[in-house]
Amino acid sequence: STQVCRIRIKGMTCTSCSTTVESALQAVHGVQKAQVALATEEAEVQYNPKVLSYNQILKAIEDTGFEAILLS
Ligand code: 9UX
Repeated sequence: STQVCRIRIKGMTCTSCSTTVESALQAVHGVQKAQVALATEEAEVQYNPKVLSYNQILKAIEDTGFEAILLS
């Protein structure tokens, strides 16, 4: 199964920042697809809700040093 969430990410200032976050998300077990857009400060993440919840996705972002706010 697949669930999609959108997340606002605060504090990214360069493409290296957004790549760091995107790579971190893609490495999380249960994440099927993750795209981070620097310009809009948003991430769109597809994940398996049987494996993890959006709270763990927010935590994975915050572990990289950026603030994460669930949008949808
Ligand atoms: Mo470059 Mo982004 O140091 O914080 S990775 S600005």
